[in-house]
Amino acid sequence: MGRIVDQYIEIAQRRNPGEPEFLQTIEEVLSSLEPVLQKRPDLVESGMIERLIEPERGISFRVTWVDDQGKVQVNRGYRYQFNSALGPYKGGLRFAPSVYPGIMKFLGFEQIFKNALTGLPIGGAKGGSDFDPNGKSNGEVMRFCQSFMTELFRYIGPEIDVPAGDLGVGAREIGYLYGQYKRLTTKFDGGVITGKGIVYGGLPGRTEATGYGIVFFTRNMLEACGEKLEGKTVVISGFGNVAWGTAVKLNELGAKLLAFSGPDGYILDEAGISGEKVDYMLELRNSGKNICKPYADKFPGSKFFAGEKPWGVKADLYIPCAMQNDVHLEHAKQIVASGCKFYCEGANMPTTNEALEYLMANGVTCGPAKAANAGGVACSAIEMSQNSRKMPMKREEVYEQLETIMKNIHDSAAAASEEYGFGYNLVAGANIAGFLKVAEAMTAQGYV
Ligand code: 2IT
Repeated sequence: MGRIVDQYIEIAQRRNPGEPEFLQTIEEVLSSLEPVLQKRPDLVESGMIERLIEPERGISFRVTWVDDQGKVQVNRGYRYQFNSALGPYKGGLRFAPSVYPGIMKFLGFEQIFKNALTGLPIGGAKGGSDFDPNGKSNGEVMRFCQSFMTELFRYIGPEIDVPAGDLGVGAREIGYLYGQYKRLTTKFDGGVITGKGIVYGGLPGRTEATGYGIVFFTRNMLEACGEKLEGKTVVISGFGNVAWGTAVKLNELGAKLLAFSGPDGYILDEAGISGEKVDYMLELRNSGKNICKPYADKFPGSKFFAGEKPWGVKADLYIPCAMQNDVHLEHAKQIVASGCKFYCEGANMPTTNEALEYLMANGVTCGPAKAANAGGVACSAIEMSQNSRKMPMKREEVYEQLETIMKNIHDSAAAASEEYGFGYNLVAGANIAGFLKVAEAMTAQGYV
């Protein structure tokens, strides 16, 4: 007998041709929901899944700007407002050449469940552009952001849709986007975008929140398995904001970071990547070159492996923090062969479905991104509340809330997994716990 969810996977395939990343996340999420639908015929009758996999709204627009040579440049901008059952749409903006509707929809769909897991009142969305900020001057980035916001501002607002950063969109871009929003609306509506600088309404702790949250979540996962984070050797990928925050917190909690990577290859530093070496990750990111090789020239004793991924390095714990589909089946085989027992996703969907299945089938405990990296968006929701109260929060308060939120996310994913017969499977549990919350709100709000 076929599964109930297969009909929805077929609908998704028919409606989203040429968008493999979106179909990948749909298949991953729906596989976890089969036992839920078997117990809940009401959710089948109300077309819950078919409604959920269709974005409420998606816009695409032209972004025209002039480069430093005076040449006219055209990019494409997007915002997919996926689901508003729990609150205003919320989710980041990604600026990267690989951005197209399939990437926007996969990220927007993941965001619905992630945001639900935080327990905070935020719906799911994602946006961005195929603009590549690497190698662009400040002036070019500013002109691009201003042009992007000149269209986007019509569709967002503190009670409507609240963007934030993602790959290629950091504090600098958020500042330029916010400045243009303010100019167009004549309003200081800080709550329209999160990840702002602290002097103009940003939340202390937001920058490091995603990485810190990933490490808190990982620690919860290890403890649930009777292990400690302290003393563990770790390999991560990436060297952006998420990788940096993860590296800082790993060191603080007594783990030893051995390797990180960039698109050009990976760095192995057996002495441990801590202190100024972690700070140097930010310098690499800010260089605008998107390469990690200079680390090996700066810190003797470390090694650079050109064109390779770090998944062959022996470690107790792996945390991919770069981007989607970073870990394929052949890497999962390397990870299992090295004897590693713990794997926690930092980036969004860094693992192909077959690689994730292989890891779990071979005794590796896995933390899913939509739970593990939810600390970033959770702190964004705290930033929204700070902005509406017009009362700045203290960093320590934010850290405390973040730690509690990550523990709650872990525990609710673990409980949902147990309840629906998956044992201790955080991947299935996160999908189920997030889904049930959204489904309850959508049911209450009728067929919309
Ligand atoms: O993937 C993510 O959760 C983000 N890029 C952050 C979203 C947000 O609204 O803070």
